[in-house]
Amino acid sequence: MTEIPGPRSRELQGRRAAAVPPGVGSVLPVYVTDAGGGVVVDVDGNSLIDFGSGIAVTSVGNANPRVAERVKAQADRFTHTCFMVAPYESYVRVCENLNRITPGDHEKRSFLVNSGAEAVENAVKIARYATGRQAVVVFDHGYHGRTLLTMTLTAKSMPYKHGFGPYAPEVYRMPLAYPFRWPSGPENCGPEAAAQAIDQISKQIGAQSVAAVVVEPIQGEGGFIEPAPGFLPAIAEFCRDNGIVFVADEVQTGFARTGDLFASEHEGIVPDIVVTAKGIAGGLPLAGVTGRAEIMDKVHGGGLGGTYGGNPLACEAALAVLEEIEEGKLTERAHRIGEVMLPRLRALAERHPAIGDVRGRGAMIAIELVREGTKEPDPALTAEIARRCHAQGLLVLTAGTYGNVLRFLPPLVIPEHLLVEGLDVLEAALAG
Ligand code: PLZ
Repeated sequence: MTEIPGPRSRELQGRRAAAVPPGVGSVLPVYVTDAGGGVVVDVDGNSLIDFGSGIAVTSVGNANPRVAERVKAQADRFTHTCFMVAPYESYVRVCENLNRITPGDHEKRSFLVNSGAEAVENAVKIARYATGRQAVVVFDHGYHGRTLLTMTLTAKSMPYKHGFGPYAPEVYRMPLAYPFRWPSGPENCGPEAAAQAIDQISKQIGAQSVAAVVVEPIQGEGGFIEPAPGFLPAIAEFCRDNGIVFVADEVQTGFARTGDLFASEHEGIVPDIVVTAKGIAGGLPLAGVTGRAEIMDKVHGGGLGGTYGGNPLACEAALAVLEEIEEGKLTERAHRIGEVMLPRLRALAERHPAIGDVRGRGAMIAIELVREGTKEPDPALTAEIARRCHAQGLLVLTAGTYGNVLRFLPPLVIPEHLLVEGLDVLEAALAG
């Protein structure tokens, strides 16, 4: 309808600059009035195709009728009592569901908090308590949040950590099996990276000092890096052999996004603790910590909690989302999205040498952009292509330690014609 951002969005952007500090960014300064499964409508009447899902959150759509109805009905009954004060059934049901659907058929317990970062922090607290150890191992390119502990766990300095120190102690970073950038090539990457990480953990920290290894089964903010085959199973086995709690951060990869309910399933990993958020509740703030009963049950009464954790509106939304995922076969939808996107992107990579790598699973797909004929990251080109997509009404996000990854996270319910139209826009943006 107008150029993007249009006049009303620009006016709001002016007001925002006087009210909100610039530290809080926005990918695309269009102000939203409505959003559905694959379309975002702005105050100027523009419809944008959504390849971001609010960073992998609105997998069932931004206004899923089942979510909306249950949240409305719950708001009429009660909005809050605090589960730590007077509990309610929906919280228990969400936890029963998490215990049922997360990998492994061992006995589990779950509890609920508000954000991915809060859930990761709690996983670390529980692992430390259960093991009596302190060290936490994380990986290159990892992202786990913005709180003091989770920004320490996060790899990238700018913008997440820069100037915000001192960081939390006892956090150690290990090499990650990044196939595209592994010096001896992608074939050797999984076993070599695992051997290096295990050697460094053993020699530099001492396995007996490690409480937890925290890893994203596919790195999200770090650039949609699928660790090379064999890496995660080797790390998980090392944890098992050494009494280390293996924590899978499935905040971005969870809830059918990658074509499995959880990305850990791809290589048959059974984590000791699974951390979930984002796609769990259709846009309402909710996160879960699910772990082996014998680990979770160790913590003393009252040691875990928070005012809003497992808020009843968010729990109703989560129950609706789980029904949508199971009844709507959204893992299959995610597969289908990958089947449409990956061949198309691979064909584009044939024509555009700047596309160094095409990767991802299901509806978590990315291209990594490099200077032609090299593997040198090209963040400027990445930003320019994102800008062209935005100007043509395609909402795409960037990612990556080097800022040179375009990532695609369409809602799982996106109609196929919108997916194809979005890819057409991307193709035109790559052509210049
Ligand atoms: N773990 C794997 O992807 C959130 C953050 C965007 P919260 N990722 C998007 C930004 O710039 O802040 C994330 C994640 C993984 C943890 C988190 C943190 O989840 O709900 O944002 O706290």
